[in-house]
Amino acid sequence: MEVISPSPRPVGGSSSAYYFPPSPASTPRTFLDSNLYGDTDLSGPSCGVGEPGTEGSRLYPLPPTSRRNKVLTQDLKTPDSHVERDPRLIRLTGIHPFNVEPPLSDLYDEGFLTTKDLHYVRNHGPVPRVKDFEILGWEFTVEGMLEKPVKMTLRNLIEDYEQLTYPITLVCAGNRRKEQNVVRKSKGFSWGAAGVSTALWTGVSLGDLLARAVPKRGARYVCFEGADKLPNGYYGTSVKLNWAMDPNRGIMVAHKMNGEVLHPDHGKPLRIVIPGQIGGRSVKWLKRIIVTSAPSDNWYHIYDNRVLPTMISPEASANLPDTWKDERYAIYDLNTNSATCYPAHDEKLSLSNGPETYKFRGYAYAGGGKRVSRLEVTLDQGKTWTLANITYPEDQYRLAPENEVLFGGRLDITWREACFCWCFWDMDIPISQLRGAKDVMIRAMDDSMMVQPKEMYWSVLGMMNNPWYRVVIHEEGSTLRFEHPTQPALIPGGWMERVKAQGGNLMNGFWGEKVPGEEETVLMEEPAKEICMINEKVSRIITIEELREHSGEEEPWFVVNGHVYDGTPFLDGHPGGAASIFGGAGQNVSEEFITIHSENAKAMMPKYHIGTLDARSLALLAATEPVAESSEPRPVFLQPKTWSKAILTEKTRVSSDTKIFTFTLDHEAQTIGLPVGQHLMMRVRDPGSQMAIIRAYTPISEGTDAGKLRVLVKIYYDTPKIKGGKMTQALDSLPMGQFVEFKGPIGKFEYLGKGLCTVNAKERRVRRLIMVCAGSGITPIFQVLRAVMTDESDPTSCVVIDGNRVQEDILCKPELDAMAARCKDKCRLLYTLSRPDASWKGLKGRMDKALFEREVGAPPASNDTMVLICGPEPMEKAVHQVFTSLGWKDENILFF
Ligand SMILES: Nc1nc2c(c(=O)[nH]1)N[C@H]1C(S)=C(S)[C@@H](COP(=O)(O)O)O[C@H]1N2
Ligand SMILES: [Mo]
Repeated sequence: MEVISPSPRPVGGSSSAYYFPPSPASTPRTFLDSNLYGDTDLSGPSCGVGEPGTEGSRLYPLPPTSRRNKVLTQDLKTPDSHVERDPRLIRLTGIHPFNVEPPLSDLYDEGFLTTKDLHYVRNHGPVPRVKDFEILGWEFTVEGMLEKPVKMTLRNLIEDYEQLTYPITLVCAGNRRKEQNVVRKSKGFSWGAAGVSTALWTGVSLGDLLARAVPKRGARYVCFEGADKLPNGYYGTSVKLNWAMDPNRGIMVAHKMNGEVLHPDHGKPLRIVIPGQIGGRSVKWLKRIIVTSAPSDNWYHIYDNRVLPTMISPEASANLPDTWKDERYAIYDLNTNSATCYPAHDEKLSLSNGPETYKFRGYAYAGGGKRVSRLEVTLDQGKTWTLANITYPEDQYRLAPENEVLFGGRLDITWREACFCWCFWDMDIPISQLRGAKDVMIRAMDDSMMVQPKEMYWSVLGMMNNPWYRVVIHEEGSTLRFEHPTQPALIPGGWMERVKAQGGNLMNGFWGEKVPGEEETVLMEEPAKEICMINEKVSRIITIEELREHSGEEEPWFVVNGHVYDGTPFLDGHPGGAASIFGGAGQNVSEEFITIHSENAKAMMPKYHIGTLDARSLALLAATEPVAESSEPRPVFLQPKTWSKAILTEKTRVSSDTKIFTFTLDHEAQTIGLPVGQHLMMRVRDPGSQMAIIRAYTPISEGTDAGKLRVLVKIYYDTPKIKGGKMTQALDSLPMGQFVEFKGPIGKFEYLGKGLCTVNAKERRVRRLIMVCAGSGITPIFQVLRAVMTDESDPTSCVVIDGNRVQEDILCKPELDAMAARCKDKCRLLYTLSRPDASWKGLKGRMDKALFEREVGAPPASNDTMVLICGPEPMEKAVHQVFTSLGWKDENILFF
């Protein structure tokens, strides 16, 4: 062992203030003796676990037998191609990095201790490669504000320090995050409820190690750094020095898990393990222990494992460095949590001559050494509760004889009052009661009387999610089917997604169910019809590699709800133009497809359905979903394949129900990038349900404008009788400084100038444009009209017929009037009002056949006039009929 800086002082100097439990006089040497790190074949018998010496008297659990695993084919092409893994693990972030949880029932079935095969894994990057013969020579430092900093090897740690063994439950702070992501997407991937596992860890007390290195006055924190090099540096974090020195806290530097050398995914050969705290502080592949006066400044300590206040949106969080650094938001101790493992999700229970009760069961844990002091079950949504049985297998280790040695470490738990592990609960529920209940919900309480909340606390990173765990019961014929809140990763299923898809507001305090008093609004809601979008006969399984070959403009394929569709036959027919299909090529477009398309459009989908993505590909697709947050400033704002954010900076009222929303782009020189006559998609989140709402709009800014984007929006407010517009009301309630997302351009029509246009990418020349619109339908027409009128050399003549109810409803009237006045020779502008007041001097009445007969008439013999129509669907249909009856052909009529 090499001392980094001199100043020798007697061992234990300043550490005498700390209490350490009595330890046996001699240091156990069983490690090296037992040849565990020697030339033994480490791939040897699949379970490397040996029986402790106290056979017969042993009361505590030992790890179940682990399997012999292989390098999986999926991992071959990744930097983890040296790591053997269990194929049952569910990948949460595509193939790499490796972030996995076991199936919840498998985890429960393993019992108190989890094998390395099924222990959850959270790797921020590639797994460092350490050969077996390198284990004992692994070097690490104990440095910083210490009288005797040292650089040592794992061999030194084993030979010179007392070895301890105890069971510890590790939990990722993101456990149960999928539930949060369903409510509102956080910045984290979707853990189910199995981001938790328990193992027997063997190593040295961190306090022991630090006491010998003698912390200096003023030292308050201990930082850890791993060997995994990540995009923002080595993984690192810190905890408080006084915790590290406190044997009650049990923080250890571990080199064995369940009696075996650490598995590469779990930190081979050395890691920190901290009982009762989130897994994120238990640094793997440990290289440095640094004692400091301030918390770690490692990127991962600051920007990960925090619960920011709930109102901070992902967008806002990007500009709040001081909020991120606020130590009060850093998570250390776990909060109390629990889950139901049986019945499993989708488990079915036969009602005919089955047993009379069902044993509900699952896990619970508390943080900071606290004990789960009760677990309560409700079958009536929280009106009444019943106590479940709880077993604490951890307590059995406390009964072991004094100085019992397990896996070469003293089973240092007899004296402890602290709880380092999960416990299990169960309750027999009569089937008759289950039949009468909608759901079974559970909540745990800890010994500081903190109880799991009914409501979720959402925050940017989606962490520490612990509301009551709710399993819904469906009685279907003679069976009961159970439904968990979610399934991990992208796996569909669970009542949360179902309720959300049905338009329920998950945050209404009633799990998205209708609440008394909410009835009225529910009645006004348009019925959410389930439309089948797949062809049952299609059975082809498609991989991501095949999909990627179709991400160009030739044979564009796209994915909706995991199914693959070929857009090729619909390139000409798509109302949004071929560009909107190319925009989705090779991608998962589920969200925007579902929100933007009508039931009719959805009903057409089976025709284009060609196959289904396999689970691996689906997960990969999600992991590689393009995000617009690139660091490079882009010259053009709109991108066809990814959503780009712009900040709402101004709302200007232009009439009683119409506003101009101004959005600020990434930088002043950034142009919008919208061709004349085309549209963009706008995405906002419903303030209540946080569901995405997407609609197409045409801004009033010119597509070549830079820095700002202005959109004119008529807001359809709710009235007592009629439900208003979801999109427009969500936009209206958006506070300044919030972002809205945009994507585009889309549209099959483009005006290139001087009479040249394209329709579905085919060029055509026009001499005359007849533009018919109503209400906010003026916006795309305004774009085209402005292009014609501002170009003096453009000879195209235009007729605009704009129908509204009252004068105040005519949008952009001053601008339109000014253009018409300037270009009298090529612009005729007609307004007609259906309910004009006495002062109105213009046309009166609806847009009927008489009006168009008089003002437009039959089509000219030359094929050089086009009719552009934009307004509400009934108006578009009626106008279409009139033009057809006047002899106009469809090829000359275009709907925006
Ligand atoms: N060096 C290093 N240590 C790390 C991580 C990491 O990515 N690199 N992930 C952390 C997180 S967030 C968790 S939850 C735990 C997971 O430990 P496990 O993979 O052994 O279950 O390791 C922690 N330690
Ligand atoms: Mo984690």
